[in-house]
Amino acid sequence: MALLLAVAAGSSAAFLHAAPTRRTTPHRGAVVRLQVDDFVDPDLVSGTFVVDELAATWARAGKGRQLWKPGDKTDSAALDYKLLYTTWKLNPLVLHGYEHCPFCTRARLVLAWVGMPFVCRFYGYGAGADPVKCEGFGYDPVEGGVVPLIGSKVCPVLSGAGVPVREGQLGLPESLEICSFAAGVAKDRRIAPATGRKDIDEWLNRVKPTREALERPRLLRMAVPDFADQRDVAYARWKHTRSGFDFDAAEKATPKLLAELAPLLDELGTMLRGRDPAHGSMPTLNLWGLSIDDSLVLPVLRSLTCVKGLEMPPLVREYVETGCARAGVPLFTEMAS
Ligand SMILES: N[C@@H](CCC(=O)N[C@@H](CS)C(=O)NCC(=O)O)C(=O)O
Repeated sequence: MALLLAVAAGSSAAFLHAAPTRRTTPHRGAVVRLQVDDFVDPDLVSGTFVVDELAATWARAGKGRQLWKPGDKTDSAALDYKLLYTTWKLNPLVLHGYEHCPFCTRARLVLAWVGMPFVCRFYGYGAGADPVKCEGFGYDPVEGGVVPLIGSKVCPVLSGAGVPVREGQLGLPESLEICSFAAGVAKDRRIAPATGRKDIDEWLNRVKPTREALERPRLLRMAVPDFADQRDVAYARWKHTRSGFDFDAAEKATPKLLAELAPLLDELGTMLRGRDPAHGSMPTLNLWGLSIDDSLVLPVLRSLTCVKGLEMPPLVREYVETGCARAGVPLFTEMAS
């Protein structure tokens, strides 16, 4: 085979000029792509013993066949899935988001917990916001952030080969949809679905005003790509201020807010019912281990690590530390203020 290839490659110019008179090569389907530059496609220059022999060898070896690509169907769904997963290993999916954003953290945690091959790409928070619609705040309204992917400036978005997308979009938005997709296709590990536990829902609602008041002024000061540019900080300040948030008042209220938060964190400690042996025995909300419920609560706790001096009950602290560490997601403790 090597000899034949060498002979054919060496005589390529002659083959290219020889008009094919008859076709004796085995039939190999309509599409043949040779993957070696400056090499002669035997289908096109048949007619000599060497070329016919070469073509037969290609056919026997299966070379020159079109490669499988995401979206192609063999007659086996299991094989298609295996090939798709290999594609992801070679070309990881991309999770587009903001480092500080709890929705992005949710998707990131779940993708990592279930072992999906992916990388993160972070954007400035003002990128993609239209200054015409935002009283002069924001920049790059057409090309910025995830606008080219989904037509609007909302993160997270998952993109990559084989990711299901709606018509006109190039990526999958909505954190819970990303989690659901990942949980459905993951190969390495599993995660249990959400339970709809009422106590979790209620806790999230009750903690929201307090945690937002604590987080908002501090998140903007962190050294993360989201707020690397002053235009990003200005956009975030504008966005929250126009909805009635007072940054200065929130900072001044820190002691009161911390006092409000303490019993809520104690309460959360009592809601952690299990541990997950498949994940370093980390604490979990449910008895059977990690579930989508944890992806609702953990991002909130991660955000709170930007508050300097915030104390968490030991179990809750262990929960956020191990849950995020299992996913390679850093806490904000070192940037806390
Ligand atoms: N329902 C969406 C919410 C996503 C969301 O609100 N993302 C925020 C980031 S924290 C965003 O991109 N906001 C853009 C903006 O307000 O400019 C999800 O779960 O993914």
